[in-house]
Amino acid sequence: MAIELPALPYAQDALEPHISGRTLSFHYGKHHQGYVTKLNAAIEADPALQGKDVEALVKTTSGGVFNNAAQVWNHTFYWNSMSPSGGGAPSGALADAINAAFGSFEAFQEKFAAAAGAQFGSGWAWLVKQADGSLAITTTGNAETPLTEDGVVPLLTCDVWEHAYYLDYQNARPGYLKAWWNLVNWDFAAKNFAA
Ligand code: MN3
Repeated sequence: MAIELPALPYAQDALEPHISGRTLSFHYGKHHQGYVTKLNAAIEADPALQGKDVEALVKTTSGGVFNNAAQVWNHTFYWNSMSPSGGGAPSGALADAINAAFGSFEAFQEKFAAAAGAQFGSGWAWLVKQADGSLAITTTGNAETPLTEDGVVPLLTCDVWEHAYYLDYQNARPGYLKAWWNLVNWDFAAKNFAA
């Protein structure tokens, strides 16, 4: 059974003006689709990969298969980390956990933006729940994902590959990161935190 590209959770131009429909047409329609296509080619060529979902493939493969599987999973997680009605600040238990880990929501935003900005080259910035239940900010290079770390639960991610922002912000990653806060889907993060 082939892996399918999940539908975007909103219209392609719904994240404007922060992320353009043109960016999503390439990022979702070409890049994310491309990872799905390459993953399916690998699955077709190797019976040992068949019958596994994306999460299982991420956790059990390496090399090129891992890169494509992880990029399929990371991008789906990224689309869900944003919403046209997103932004603002978290509430409830997640807000308490952010305050406990980082001091305040503003301090969290500063640390997250600094980490995302400092990730050299292609990669991802994440808010994760660690095995002890506390929160941390991590970054991963290329397709790497905290999904492979035992006991670590990803809550939120921001794609910092240039293809995520180049059409809208050229090389200015900080401009993209600043705009990204207007899109953050705190309901999605809270749901992951509670899981
Ligand atoms: Mn991407």
